[in-house]
Amino acid sequence: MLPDHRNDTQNLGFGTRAIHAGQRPDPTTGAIMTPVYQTSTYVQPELGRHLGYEYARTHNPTREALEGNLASLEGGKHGLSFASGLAATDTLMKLFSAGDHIVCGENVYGGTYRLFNQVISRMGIEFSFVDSSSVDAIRAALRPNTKLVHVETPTNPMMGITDIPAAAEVVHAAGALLSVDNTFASPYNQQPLALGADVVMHSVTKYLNGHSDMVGGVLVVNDDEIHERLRFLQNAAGGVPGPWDCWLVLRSTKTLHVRMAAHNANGLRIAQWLTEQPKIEKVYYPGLPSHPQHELAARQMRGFTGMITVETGSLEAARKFVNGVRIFSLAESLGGVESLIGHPASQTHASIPAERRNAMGLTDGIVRLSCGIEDVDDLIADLEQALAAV
Ligand code: P1T
Repeated sequence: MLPDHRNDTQNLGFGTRAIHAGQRPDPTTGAIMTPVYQTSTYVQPELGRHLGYEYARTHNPTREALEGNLASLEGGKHGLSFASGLAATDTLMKLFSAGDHIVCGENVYGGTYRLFNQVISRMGIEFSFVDSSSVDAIRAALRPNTKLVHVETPTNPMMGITDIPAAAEVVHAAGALLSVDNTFASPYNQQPLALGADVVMHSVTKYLNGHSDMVGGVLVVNDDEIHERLRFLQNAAGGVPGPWDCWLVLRSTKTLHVRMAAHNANGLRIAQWLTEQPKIEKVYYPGLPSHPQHELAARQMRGFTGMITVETGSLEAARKFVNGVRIFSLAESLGGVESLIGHPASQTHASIPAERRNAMGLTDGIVRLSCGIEDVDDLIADLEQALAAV
């Protein structure tokens, strides 16, 4: 096994850890970059003896470097990487058994809702969906058999904020675990473990990779026992990423701090500009003082990312807006260096029933922006010309 470099780096700054954590020069050649160990198996010198690696579903040095890197960025002890964000969440679910109850924020990525509501619930695990921006609503949903509370903060796409320390207190008092999907914030802006969460989950596909060229997921935990159970499940269920994808993310996280500072700056500037546009009825962005939870967001986040959601008033207005962009691209996903625009009701959140969507404000007029790190004046000019057609 490679020596564990994670703990050596925990007192270094975020940018230094982004570049170095989990990695060391290749022991055989000195190559400064972690090699892509593109292999399915490892030769054993004799029966009963191996070099720490037997089979690549279980261990891969490129993957281990990535897991050390991502754990360090979240300020956590253990990282486990997966083939997608949903594979990470699916493996987290396998900690639980028939008869257990899970509380989930009502506004989560549509695929997460679909996994819970159409797949995991068939296995005898019961779900309650609540507005997790209210800690009282979380408390009221807890039952004696509640084992996990799972929230996104900020939520996709309505930008609701969960008070992580307050939620952790009520969840722990009930003997349950708190998991936070930190995909929208990124570890640069928010570190849920330090705020009291037990598990952090990411769609690595988004800000962590940041270049829209792979799909991946990660879980980060501090607790050794939870880590051991998840490590067993990672191997037993097998939803692991390939080494090439791990290498792409290792390359990407080296610039996470630089990219996120740029996303934060562009996001704030564009959100402010959008509030002045008469064709935009409402702007959902936690960095604006008009966001109902702005103070809470400012307390637990250091920046507010490039994700902005707006209400255009109707499906027709939303259609004209997303069809009219030239630098932004109409696509699902988020968090890349290039700007994307999307229509959650028909794309990312189509698997949520319309009634449930409308109840949380996710109407057909909602448009979601993932502001990239292009020149912000070009992005604003693009949105301006697209809005002119609305
Ligand atoms: O797509 P995948 O890597 O499996 O991750 C799922 C996922 C989990 N959590 C959040 C908050 C997400 O946003 C996602 C994926 N979201 C999109 C594809 C999207 O466009 O919103």
